[in-house]
Amino acid sequence: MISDKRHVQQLAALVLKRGITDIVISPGSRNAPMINTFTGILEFCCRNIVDERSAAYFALGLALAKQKPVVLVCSSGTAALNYTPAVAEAFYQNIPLIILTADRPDYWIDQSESQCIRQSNIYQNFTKKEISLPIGESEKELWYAARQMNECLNLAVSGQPAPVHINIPLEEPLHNLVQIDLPEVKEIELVETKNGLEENELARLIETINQSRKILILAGQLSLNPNLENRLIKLVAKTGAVVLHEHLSNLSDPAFCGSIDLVMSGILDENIGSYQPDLLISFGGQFVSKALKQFLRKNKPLQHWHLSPSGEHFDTYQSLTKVVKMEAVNFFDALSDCVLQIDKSYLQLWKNKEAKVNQLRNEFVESIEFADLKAFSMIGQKIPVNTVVHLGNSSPVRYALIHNRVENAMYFSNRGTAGIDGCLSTAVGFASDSDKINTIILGDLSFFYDSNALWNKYIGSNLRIIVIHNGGGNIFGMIKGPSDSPAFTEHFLAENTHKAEVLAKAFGLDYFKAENESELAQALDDFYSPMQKQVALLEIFTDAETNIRLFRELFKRVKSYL
Ligand SMILES: Cc1ncc(C[n+]2csc(CCOP(=O)(O)OP(=O)(O)O)c2C)c(N)n1
Repeated sequence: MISDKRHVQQLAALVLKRGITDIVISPGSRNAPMINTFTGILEFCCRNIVDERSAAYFALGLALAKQKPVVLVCSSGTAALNYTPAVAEAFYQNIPLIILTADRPDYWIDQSESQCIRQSNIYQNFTKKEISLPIGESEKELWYAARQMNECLNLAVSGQPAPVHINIPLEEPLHNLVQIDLPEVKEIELVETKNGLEENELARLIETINQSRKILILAGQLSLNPNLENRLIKLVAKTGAVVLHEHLSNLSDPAFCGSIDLVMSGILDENIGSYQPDLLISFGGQFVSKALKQFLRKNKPLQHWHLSPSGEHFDTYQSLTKVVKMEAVNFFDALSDCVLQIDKSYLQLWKNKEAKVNQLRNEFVESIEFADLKAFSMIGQKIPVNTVVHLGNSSPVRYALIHNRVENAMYFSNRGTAGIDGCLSTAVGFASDSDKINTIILGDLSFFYDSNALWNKYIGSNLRIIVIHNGGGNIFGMIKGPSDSPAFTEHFLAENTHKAEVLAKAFGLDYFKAENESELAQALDDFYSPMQKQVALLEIFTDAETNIRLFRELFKRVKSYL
């Protein structure tokens, strides 16, 4: 049985034709036609999550895991507004979400009708396209609706993927059901052409590359892409280019250069000109490292090329000279057979610095008392290889990036907008479709903020939640500025004394805790033991002041040694 609303039937038919089968529904009455239609068709896998904020982040995580669009369905009013944070995150991470919001007919808007707000274009800054479907079911209106739906579904995945919004005004009665199959709907295909580089352009690019002694390649946040990694390995071997990456770039070859914050701290005052690139090539999402941005804004390259299939003009380092509208993998593929440079001294310079700062870090972490810095090192050594790691904002992602990557792990973090409001829901969504152990490491404020992530039926036994209970927003003690304010403790740190234990128990999670090094060593053994068959939460208690002191001392130490 499906709803008798013909637009909704058409929409479900089109969604299915695209091979999109994952639907995340939040309950309501106005969205009954969508609920009844998606749940009435066996091919759809429908999940129900009450909190729309959490549901949308869950869908984002699921879309990341599936590498394909996920449909969201909610009622009208604030239900729809609660999707907004995750829609923004998806927009800045290029993740396709198909957002379906139920609405009242236009003539009831602003007429003191219940659960009724101005809903068209509510996500206009964070979607590729927003449409409101017509209400009528004449042939013309059905044709028009189908044309618009086709366009939305195409745009969500073309070029740089992004969310799209289909607002669906619905007339009562809402609950009528019919026993029919989904209707035949015309599918409009978008054929994408993948133009390569023209010969002339390729020759000019190669000439510039061959003339550049210092080539710096910035790999921002990316999904795992072995083809791209292989192209970059070849390029480094041939040209001596430096590939800078963070864990979230999901590149791991030792030929590349990591530990960026520590390296930056080691070179900021000393001999800086030798690190300044002639040619900068960037692609992927954002970098976490602020020091890198500062370094490149102060030491601008002669040329900066940004690679992006949709051709956005990201001038992050105020030196952009060329936007190359293509996938990074195709770009490096085109170049890799052509360029040759024998001089590897620039690469050696960066690699030596990386090796030195990593050694200093290891010695320092070995010598210090129990604190976040130490805890992250211990966690990193215990997370099983070949698993998935999700990092919360803001100090968890920074601490994790200071330490080595877990071997063969995939890393994720909501760095599109760096919100603390959906880190756990995103991880829960991803883990629900993953057959690997998924570890999410997040701060205590982020955990409490998004604890509704635990309020659903899709939490798999593969999920391991690590809450770093450092008494509030420790990040504000680590960065310059907030800690000098008289309002620091109350309004920046937002001291938190609530414990995650109570929530873990409420949601039926196995609970572990650690307050010192030996307790953490033991807890991690149990947490990741093959005997641990249930979802588990590990709460690690550390002291805010000690954390802040040791974090700053590490960077001072690195600076003073170099
Ligand atoms: C939705 C949202 N609100 C506020 C912020 C600003 N903010 C960034 S980090 C942070 C504190 C996070 O605290 P916690 O989760 O305990 O992690 P820690 O600082 O200890 O890393 C806040 C409030 C944000 N990024 N997102």
